[in-house]
Amino acid sequence: MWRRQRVLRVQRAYTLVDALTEKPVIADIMGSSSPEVLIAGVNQLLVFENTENGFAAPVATSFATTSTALATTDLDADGHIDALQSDETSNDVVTLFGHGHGSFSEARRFGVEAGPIDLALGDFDADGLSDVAVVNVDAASVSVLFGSRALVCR
Ligand SMILES: [Ca+2]
Ligand SMILES: [Ca+2]
Repeated sequence: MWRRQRVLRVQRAYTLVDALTEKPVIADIMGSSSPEVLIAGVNQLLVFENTENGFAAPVATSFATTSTALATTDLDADGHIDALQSDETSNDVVTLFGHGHGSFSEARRFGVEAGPIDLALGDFDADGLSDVAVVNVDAASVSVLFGSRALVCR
């Protein structure tokens, strides 16, 4: 006999204004072992802190962007999670380097070809640092950014 189990429940719903990307990203931005939820919005990155009472209202880090994709990794290998967004207006990958307690550096931009629409992470050159592959829909190309303490594009 099949029994219904309650496996999901709604904790709280938040109203989002101008969310851009369709997928939330889960990452331990605060370094607390309890992951946060990140969402890219118009000209901002929203972080929902995971507290002992559930998720808090979002904290926004503002910068100019029209993000098409969001991903997280420790790009510069300093032990703090960083946030990357593809920006289809400026044709950049915008990187916010994490400070480990929920705040980020100023946005740093790395140029790619026209129409970056999505990105994926991997260690493509096996040097132990995360790298980024970006699909540029208008240029019909893929740009690869290799992670380092000074990110370079090859
Ligand atoms: Ca980092
Ligand atoms: Ca690498």
